[in-house]
Amino acid sequence: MKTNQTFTMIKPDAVSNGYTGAILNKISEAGFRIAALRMTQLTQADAEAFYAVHNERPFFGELVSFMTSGPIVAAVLEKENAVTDFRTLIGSTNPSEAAEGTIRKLYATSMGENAVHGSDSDENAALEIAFHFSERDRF
Ligand code: FUP
Repeated sequence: MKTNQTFTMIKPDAVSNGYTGAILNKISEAGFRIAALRMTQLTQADAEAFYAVHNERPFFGELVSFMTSGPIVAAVLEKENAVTDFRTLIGSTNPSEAAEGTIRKLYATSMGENAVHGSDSDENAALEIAFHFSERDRF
């Protein structure tokens, strides 16, 4: 398992608000290499599987409904300490608590519609990358 990769999604709020380019630029400026990139729309089954860890939580229905509401941009990002450094770059789950200059502070709408996803561990990064990208679509 590579420990220098993480997985991100630019979520439907940020894509529909026109922030895809600005967010990809911020990611590149922070020193991440884009190793895979695709715009797609999650199905109900995709979103339920991706967020299965949250399926008992009260916000699960809203989360799945939001994540399937429009296109997302999925990407594999590469850098030393990719998982930790990307979590720092995106900021807290709730944008009102996110640090100045972070992607969520700049571009998120709310706790539920928070602009970007970032893997929370190397193990989950590997699972999430495999969920979204085949080997031939990773460079
Ligand atoms: P994060 O790792 O920061 O993306 O946050 P979590 O894995 O804890 O949550 C995943 C997604 O569930 C968040 F991006 C938004 C949603 N969520 C809520 O809507 N309400 C909550 O209280 C917690 C999470």
